[in-house]
Amino acid sequence: MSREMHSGIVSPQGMWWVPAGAQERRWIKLSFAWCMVLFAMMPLWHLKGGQNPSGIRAKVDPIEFNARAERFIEEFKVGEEKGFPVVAPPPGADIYLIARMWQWTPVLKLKKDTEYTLHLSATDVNHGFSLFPINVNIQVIPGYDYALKIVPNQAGDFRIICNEFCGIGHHLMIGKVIVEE
Ligand SMILES: [Cu+2]
Repeated sequence: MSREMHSGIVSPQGMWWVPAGAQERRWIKLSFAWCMVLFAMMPLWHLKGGQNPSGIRAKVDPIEFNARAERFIEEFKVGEEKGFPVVAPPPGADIYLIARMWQWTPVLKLKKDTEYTLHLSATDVNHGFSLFPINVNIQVIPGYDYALKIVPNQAGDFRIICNEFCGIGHHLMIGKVIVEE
């Protein structure tokens, strides 16, 4: 084959196959060591990091979950806001939040520094629970009751934004949590 005819199977002319220089080798070693540090961080962070929700998962029939949540709403309802029930459960209660196209219901009115068990589920499609402006993100899946022990540590009005695209009204799917001192 003549030298003018270059293709992928003809080795290019150059120096790329010569052994790496001392500096390049140093960087490769450094990068590899850092890769190993980050790799080790994954299990370490899982075990030591404070970010893992201690969720209790259970299968639930969406209709059954909805009925349970409706009973909860009826029992502890204290008012209404823009057509949504406002619910003030007692400390330690099991509290329910339904995600459905395209709303979060009810509005939860909680007390600061009080523990609740928050049950999250969807009754139609996947939704994403995102507590704004705090960075708490949880997948909300129909058929699964995801329960979390929560202790609100900040008073204020918080929004729940859906972060899983769930249809044409997805951007309107905003819920509310009120935490009182
Ligand atoms: Cu959505």
